[in-house]
Amino acid sequence: MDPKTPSTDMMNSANEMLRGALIGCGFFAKNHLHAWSDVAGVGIVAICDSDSERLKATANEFGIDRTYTDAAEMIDSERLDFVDIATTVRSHRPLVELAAHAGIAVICQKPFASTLQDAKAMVHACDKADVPLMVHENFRWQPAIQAVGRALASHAIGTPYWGRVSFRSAFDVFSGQPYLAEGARFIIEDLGIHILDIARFLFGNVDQITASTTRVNPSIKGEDVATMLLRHESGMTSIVDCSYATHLPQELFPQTLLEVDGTAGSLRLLSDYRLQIHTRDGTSVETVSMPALSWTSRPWQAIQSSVYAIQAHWIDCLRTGQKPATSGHDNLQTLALVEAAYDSAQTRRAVEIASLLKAKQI
Ligand code: NAD
Ligand code: 89V
Repeated sequence: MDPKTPSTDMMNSANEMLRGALIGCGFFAKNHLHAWSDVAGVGIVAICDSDSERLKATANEFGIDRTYTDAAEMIDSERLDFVDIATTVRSHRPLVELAAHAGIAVICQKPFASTLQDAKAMVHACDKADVPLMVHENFRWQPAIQAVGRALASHAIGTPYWGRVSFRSAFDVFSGQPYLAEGARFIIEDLGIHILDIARFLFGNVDQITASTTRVNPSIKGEDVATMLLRHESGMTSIVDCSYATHLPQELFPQTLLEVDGTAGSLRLLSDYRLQIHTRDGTSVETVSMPALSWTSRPWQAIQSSVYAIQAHWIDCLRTGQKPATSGHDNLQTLALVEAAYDSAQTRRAVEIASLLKAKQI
C-alpha cells in the first residue's frame, strides 16, 4: 500500500500557508530555500543544522530567525506541516523516522538511503504514521525531461522500443561536494541514481540490469564511469551511461542527453536542451525553455528549475492528497536499480530486479 494522504486540516485550509522547516544548511540547501520562497502558499519557518556556523550564515542570508542545532528540539518546539531534509545520506533514516514519529510529513533528499533495508524502514515508518513522504529526486522534474515525457506520452514517435539516457562530463563536482570523493561508491549512488530514475520515468520499471564500472580519476575512492543495460517491463531496452571523466569540446554539465527510437519515429534530446522529433512527416527541433527564476545561475539552471518544480509538486500533493510522483515507495524501485547495478558490476552477471526486491522483502 502506498497512498498516504495529508491531514484533512491541510486539505481543507487551501488558503492557509503551509509551514515547513529545513534540516541541513549545506551546499545544496540554498536551492531548496530559494525555491521555497518562489512556491506559493508555503513558508519556511525554521531551519536546523548541527553546524552552528552554517546555520547562522543561512539564517542571515534567508532572513530566518528560528534556528536549531538539534532537529528533535526543532520538531518539538515548532508547529510544522512538513520537514525538508537536505542532509547527506547517513542522517536520512534517523531524521525521517524522527519526523514520522512526530506525525509530520517529510521530504528527504536523494540518495534516500545507502541500503534498501534503511529505505524500507523509512517507508514503513511513514506508512505507519500515515504521513506523506517524498524523495527529493528532482532530475525527472527538469523542464526538458518533462517535455520528453509529454512527447512520449502523446505517442509522438509511436511506441518506444530502444532508449539511451546519457550523462557525460568532466565537471569538478568535488569542489562543491568534497564528500563525493571519499565514498567507496560514487557515480551510480550520487548521479547515476538520477539517470536511472529518468529511465524509469520515461520507459517504465525495469526487470533486469547489467552494469560495468570503472574509476578513471585516481584521486577519488569510488567509480566515476558506469555503463548500464536495462530491460524494462514493457520489453523496451535502454542504455544508461554516466561519466565524470569525459572531456568534451563543450562541457555539458549537468545536461542529460537522450535518444529514443520508436515505431513511428525517433526523439533526441540534444545539447543545450534542443528537443528533436523526427517522423515520416518531417523533423522538428525546439529549445525547451526554463522558468524565469531570479536565483538560478549557470550551469545549474536545469537542476535549480527542477528543485522549484518538485517542491511546487509537493505543495500540490499536500493540498490535494495526491501521492508524490517520487514517493518513498516509488523511490524503492530506483534504489533497487542502484543496488543491482553495483551487484552486477561486481559479479559480472545480470541482476533480476524482482529477485532482489523479493530477497529484501520489498
Ligand atoms: P553538505 O554536506 O554540504 O550539507 C549537509 C548539511 O547537513 C551540513 O551542513 C551538515 O552539518 C548538516 N547535517 C548533517 N547531519 C545533520 C543532522 N543530523 N542534523 C542537522 N544537520 C545535519 O551536503 P550537500 O552537498 O548539500 O548534500 C546534501 C544532500 O543533497 C545529499 O544527500 C546530496 O546527495 C543531495 N544533493 C542533491 C542534489 C540534487 O540535484 N538533487 C545536488 C546536490 C546534492
Ligand atoms: O545531483 C546531485 O546529486 C549532485 C550532482 C549533480 C553534482 O552530481 O551531486
